[in-house]
Amino acid sequence: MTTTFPKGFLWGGATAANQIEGAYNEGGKGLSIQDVMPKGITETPTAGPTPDNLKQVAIDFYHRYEEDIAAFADLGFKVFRFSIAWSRIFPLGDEASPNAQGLAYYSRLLDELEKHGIEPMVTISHYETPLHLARKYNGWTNRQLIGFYENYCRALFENFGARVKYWLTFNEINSVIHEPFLSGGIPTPKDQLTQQDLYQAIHHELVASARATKLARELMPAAQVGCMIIALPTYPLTPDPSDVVAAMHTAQDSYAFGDIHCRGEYPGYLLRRFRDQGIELEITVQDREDLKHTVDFVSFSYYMSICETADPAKKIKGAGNIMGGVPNPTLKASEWGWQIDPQGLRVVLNDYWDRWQKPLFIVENGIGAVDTLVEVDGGKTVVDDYRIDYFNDHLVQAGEAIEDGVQLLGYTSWGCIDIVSASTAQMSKRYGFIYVDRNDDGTGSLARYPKKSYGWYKEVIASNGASLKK
Ligand code: BGP
Repeated sequence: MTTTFPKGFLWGGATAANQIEGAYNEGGKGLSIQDVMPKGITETPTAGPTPDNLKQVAIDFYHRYEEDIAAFADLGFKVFRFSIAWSRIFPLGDEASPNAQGLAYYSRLLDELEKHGIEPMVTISHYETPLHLARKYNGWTNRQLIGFYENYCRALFENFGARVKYWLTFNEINSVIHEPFLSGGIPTPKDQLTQQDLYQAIHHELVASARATKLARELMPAAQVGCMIIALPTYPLTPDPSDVVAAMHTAQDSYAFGDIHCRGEYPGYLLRRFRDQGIELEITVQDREDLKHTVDFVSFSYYMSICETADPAKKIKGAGNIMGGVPNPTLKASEWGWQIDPQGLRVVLNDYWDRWQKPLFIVENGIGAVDTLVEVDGGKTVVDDYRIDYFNDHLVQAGEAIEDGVQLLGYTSWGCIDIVSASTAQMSKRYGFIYVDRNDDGTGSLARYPKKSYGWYKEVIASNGASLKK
């Protein structure tokens, strides 16, 4: 039996500006928080840019986008998800008018996508808050960020609104709970940041997201605006009801973001948590009005699932995407310890669809692995059967969810070409169908080589999923 994907299903790949572009100080670009995160989230931010930061050059997509987009077209991509670097458009973040060079760059990028008939999907803010907004305003803890973000959105919508249909407001917005600097541009160290300030910052982001949706509707009636959350299905570690309740609470940490984006108001369980913890948010009448502008669709990243337990002795966190969780004794993990759970994707798709009844979009999925370049038939490639297996098994489960009745708009694999990792800032943690010759020490020619998975994904797209192995 083959897996059936709907006609017009949007197959593609995803990236983020700071992990791919390089050219960190070209074209009038200002610094972003990524310029002081040479080791990702594994070490504390530096005072200023340092030469060991691989993102300064990344894979030089800024200069090589034509070649890379041609490869995406050859793969058969229908959609390409990328982020716009806020600090290319507003170098400091709080200026009144945008940087023309930054707008011109993304206009050229859109030209190239149009040339190949690839639909753009833009992430407005992907872990790259302008550094000045972080340092001067303490990031999203400050209400003024809503206005700066809205100016930025207006510049994007006015300049690109006729050319971009799919917009995502904040990448993995629920990650801010765990990584306030990466996700919310909040320099206060995590252990000193109060829950009060953290949730006020979250509130500002949620209002900003809703205001962007409202503005999109005014300026671009045909646009589709989505929220973007980390999907991390949370299983009870045992059938003990206390574990089930613990899993429910952990899941609610993330559900809250989708609930607010889809229902336009705070869910009761979160209000209760605020009461219990003595958190009193400043929520204006206008904020409440703004939050009513709910999203058109829900997008999410899916890499892994986690377990949760009420037993403190067993509550030992494993590795994982941003938050991680208690490891599942039944699952294997990637080389970076992220547990592999294809069926979890079907669970998430059914769960989100039932909960929100909004179309869904998988905008990140993939496996970070060490790849070895080898000579095959006189050319260089990577024999990445492990990656093919990962994608195959996840896409089969996406197909099952579609059979279950879930409305799924598309799928963009994460890091469709090798890029710098977000959490560890390594090049050696590779996700792509295309190998990029660059190493963790910054050496390498930046040459591109298609991996075995390249031909495999090309066939999946060409057959609209029929080539997948159940
Ligand atoms: C998500 C981010 C991406 C990304 C991906 C893989 O959290 O949205 O930016 O990189 O995870 O994570 P990593 O690069 O840390 O392996």
